[in-house]
Amino acid sequence: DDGYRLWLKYDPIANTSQRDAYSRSAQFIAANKTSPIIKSATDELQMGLQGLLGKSVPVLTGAGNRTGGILLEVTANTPEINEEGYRIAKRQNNIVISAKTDAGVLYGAFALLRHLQTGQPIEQLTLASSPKVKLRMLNHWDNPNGTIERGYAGGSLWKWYELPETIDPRYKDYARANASLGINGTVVNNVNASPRLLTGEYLQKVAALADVFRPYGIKVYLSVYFAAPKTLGDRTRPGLKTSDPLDPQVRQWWADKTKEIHQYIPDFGGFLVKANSEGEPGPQDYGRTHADGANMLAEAMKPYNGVVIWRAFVYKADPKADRFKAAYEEFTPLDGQFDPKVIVQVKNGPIDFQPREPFSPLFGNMPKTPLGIEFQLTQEYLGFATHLVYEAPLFKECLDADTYVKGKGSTVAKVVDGSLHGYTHTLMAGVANTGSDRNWTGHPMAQSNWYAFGRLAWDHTLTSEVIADEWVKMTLTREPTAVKRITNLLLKSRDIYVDYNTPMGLSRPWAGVHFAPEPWQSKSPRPDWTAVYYHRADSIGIGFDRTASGSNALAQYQPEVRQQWANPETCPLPYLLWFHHVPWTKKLSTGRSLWDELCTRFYTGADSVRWMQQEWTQVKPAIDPVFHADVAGRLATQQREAIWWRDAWVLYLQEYARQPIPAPFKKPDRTLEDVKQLVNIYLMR
Ligand code: BDP
Repeated sequence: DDGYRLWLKYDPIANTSQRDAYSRSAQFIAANKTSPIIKSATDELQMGLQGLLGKSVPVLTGAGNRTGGILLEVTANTPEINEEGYRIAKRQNNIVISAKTDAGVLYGAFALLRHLQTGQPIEQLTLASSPKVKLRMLNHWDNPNGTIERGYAGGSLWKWYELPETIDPRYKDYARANASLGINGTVVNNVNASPRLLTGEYLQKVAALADVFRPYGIKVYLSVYFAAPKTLGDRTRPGLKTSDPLDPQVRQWWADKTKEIHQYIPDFGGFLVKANSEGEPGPQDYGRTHADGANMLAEAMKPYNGVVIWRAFVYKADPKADRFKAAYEEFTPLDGQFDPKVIVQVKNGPIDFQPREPFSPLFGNMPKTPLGIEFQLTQEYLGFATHLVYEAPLFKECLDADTYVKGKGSTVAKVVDGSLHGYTHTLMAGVANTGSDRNWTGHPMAQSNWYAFGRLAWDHTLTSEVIADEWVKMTLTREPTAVKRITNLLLKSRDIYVDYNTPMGLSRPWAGVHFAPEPWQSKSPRPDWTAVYYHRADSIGIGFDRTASGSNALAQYQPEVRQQWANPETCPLPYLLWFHHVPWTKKLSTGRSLWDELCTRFYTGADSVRWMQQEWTQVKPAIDPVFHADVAGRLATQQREAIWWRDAWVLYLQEYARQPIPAPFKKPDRTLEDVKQLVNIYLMR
């Protein structure tokens, strides 16, 4: 098994009595209408049932009075579900998938297949489900030259030089995988956007992708380069003198461009914009605000259904500023000023996709502006393609966090799904972890992160455990003890990574490569691009004081949150060093001093990777040998790298803490210099 089929494997069901029961209920497929999306649904059911049941199931044009089959019906008579939801129920011995829209039927078809793939009974089948968020999308950081920013699974899936004439069959499989989760949008290019994608030449290529995705209910979006009017110009002008969003010519340029895009892609999803962030151009270059920039694009989009997604990932190179506070400071004053077509897309945490961050204080603080959430699936800060980190617990930790903005229970999820502030647009985005590797995600187990993101974008109330259990059964094995073991392994993997990488609220111990440990890194053109800026280790202690005596970033949270986190005695240990500079000798609730606690986490985290390896060995008989060997190899690398992380941290911090490594842990058998030399290899060009 090379992993290509993802969770849509459809291998034969081994249990014959179960297979027979399913077969009796799946003698034919019939739909009450035809359309490209309905065809995708019947095709998938046919393919899935062929694999699972080992028989070909006919698609009939009408069911007549026949029973024992699967009926697909688009009907308004489904009060319990929303536009894209589905209901699956037994009726006169048929399994009926009902939905208000074709897309709903497609999602229902995938849900039925999932039901069979996970081996559940169908006798009294009743399922109803509706997506809680409207725009469920992947963001690809893919460049036109075929590379992927922060991609660890090969090159881009999009073969720009072959498009639009040559359509890689993989595009369709990509669409199937997304549709199986309910993902209904994809931004095909990097937020650090090339203007190239906005040329007629490339729009034809993008349109060819859109044609493949459309029958799967997926809309295409583009990241746009804000200075494109200057760079590209149009047929009559080589390039405008400005990209000022208040300049009438610039506004006209975007209106024309948006019209042109719709000539190629009539159902174009919209724009994603990274502006005035990390050197990208934006409205502030002309003394305008983010709202001015976003509203200009919204105006261009007015005749169409598309949206403008404006990212809140901004921070200035101010040596005295706390980067944590930047997005809140820049965006909250603009609340109420954005056009209704604009959605502001906020990263889950205030800094940047760290292994563990508190939720971004923007959530709950922009009641008049729809806020979408952005998670990162690609493991930029989670060990690239060699560390096994199941991310659902990370996503859930943020979604379930309570902002208290309208009293207890005002979770981030309720902000994002619109129920708290009544947003009209709702959005969840995941920075994709896919690439041209045969198994899509580099680390085969990272497929679970794509899967988990899609499932949570559909329904954020699902638990990490339920999602892991589904994914394992569909992708790896249905042998019960193996399922239990692997699910448990997945669920623990993120905390294990955090323990050896950035425990207790440490963050960003990187500079050059977001992979090799560099907590000592202190030289950079910007202070907030050094590691020492984040951990602030000194002879007294470690951590970033964000209380009133420090940067006071905590003031951006509601009093209930602030009070808990502002007091080092009540601040949860996983967030402690995010908010406090804690003395090395301080006794913690665990009974250990800070230094001892940190060491304990570094050591047990690294040791736990051995445990992961043992668990993986245990499940070997239940797993495809090729898949098993691939993961086993990566776990061995992870084990070596976890020790490297541990050694880097403890040896470096020991110079400040000046304390021995506590028993029973043994001091590293190398010096800090050894580790630095090793790291330097990874920093070489
Ligand atoms: C950071 C990445 C950088 C991205 C940036 C972003 O290092 O490559 O461009 O986020 O989200 O995490 O814009």
